[in-house]
Amino acid sequence: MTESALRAAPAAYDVQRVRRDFPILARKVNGRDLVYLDNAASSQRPKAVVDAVVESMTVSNANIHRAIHTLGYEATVGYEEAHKKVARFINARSWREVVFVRNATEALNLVAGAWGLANLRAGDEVVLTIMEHHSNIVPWQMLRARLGVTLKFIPVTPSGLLDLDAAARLITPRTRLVGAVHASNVLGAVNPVGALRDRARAVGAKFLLDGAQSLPHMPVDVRALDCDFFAASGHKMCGPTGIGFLYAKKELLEEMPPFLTGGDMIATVTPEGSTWNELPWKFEAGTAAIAEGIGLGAAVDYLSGLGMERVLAYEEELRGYVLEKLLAFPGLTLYGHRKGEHLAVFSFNVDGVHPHDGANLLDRLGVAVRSGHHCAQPLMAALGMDNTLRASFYLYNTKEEADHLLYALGEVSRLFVHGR
Ligand code: 7TS
Repeated sequence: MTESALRAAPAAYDVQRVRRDFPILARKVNGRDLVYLDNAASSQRPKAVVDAVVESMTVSNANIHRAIHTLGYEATVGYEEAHKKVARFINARSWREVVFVRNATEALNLVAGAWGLANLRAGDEVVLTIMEHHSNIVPWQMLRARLGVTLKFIPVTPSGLLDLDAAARLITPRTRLVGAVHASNVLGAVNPVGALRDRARAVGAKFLLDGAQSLPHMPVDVRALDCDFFAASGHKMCGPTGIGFLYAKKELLEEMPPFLTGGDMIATVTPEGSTWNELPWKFEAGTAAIAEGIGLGAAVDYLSGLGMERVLAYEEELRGYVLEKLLAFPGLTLYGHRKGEHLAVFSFNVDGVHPHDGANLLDRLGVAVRSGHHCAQPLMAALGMDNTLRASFYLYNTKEEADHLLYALGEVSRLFVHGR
């Protein structure tokens, strides 16, 4: 191969090398190698992210946007730079369109509490999907109680995909906002958001995406998606807890009133009234999660270094491997994954095993999974289930770990179903 061809060829995805970036993966749990499959709840952090947080706290620790001194300057630059990294990662037009918040929940509350409260009136419709995480349902229910807006939910088909025919009927000229989870935290389904966006646009509605599950696993381009709002959490994408962001189009952020108010978000305050700071600070009231924000910037650097296309391709290969094994497991009911695009997130039940008991025994065998309703009770009810086990894979998981999950599920089944 010529030198230029070598440079052009993407390096193979070396999962063992990736694993070495995550020190926690080397630990034992209950005497077994840890198999961490609860990534949809929170991912692990690479050392580079931990180091960035520690460095921020031990080298450049100070409050931002106020001090003239060196530490304050360094902290300010680092925190602003993190906004720029996130903006590049999602292809925002400007870093001023990226508002740092605590998590996706706060981002979604910001949309409802600032845009919704200012723009919605009684009788206006907000159309969501029945697949939403509670954090994109409850804020709108609060607005319904306060303003009298109507909430509608796009149903799922029995195979766990969004019912687009129903969506076309439910989105009407009275619809002011369509909000959808980009990828389901229960089923792993990646929703056909382009079709929803086009329908929203056709009636002049705003379009909101909850990207908490999608952004950690796939390339996201908010300009190509043409969404008005995009919410995400740092801790699901290799970043720290306590930091997430809301992307919103600049015109919207400029028009919207602030959400939380007080220090840092103002330009001037007199006893008579106040004016607002420039974007994004208008929406970042009070002392920020500075080290965590810098950590999120480091997480974005880490993911960009791996390449999101390659992460997606690797996880898709892993998904196919796990899917085949789960489908062949006796007495296992898997929800979704029959048709359509999915992440490697699997919710399932094993006949005769309560999910909490199953999760408990899996933990004794070193396997971390989540059990329960996954904060998506309307979806669970729509699919006729109330609790499931959920195994959610990430960029450092391996086929060997999938094999161990299947072995451990065999042990669960042996104990609970066959009693031996
Ligand atoms: N939206 C989706 C799609 C989610 O999966 C979650 C968290 C959130 C929003 C809220 O994120 P937070 O960071 O504000 O809490 N989902 C899960 C889960 O599936 N298991 O634990 C948390």
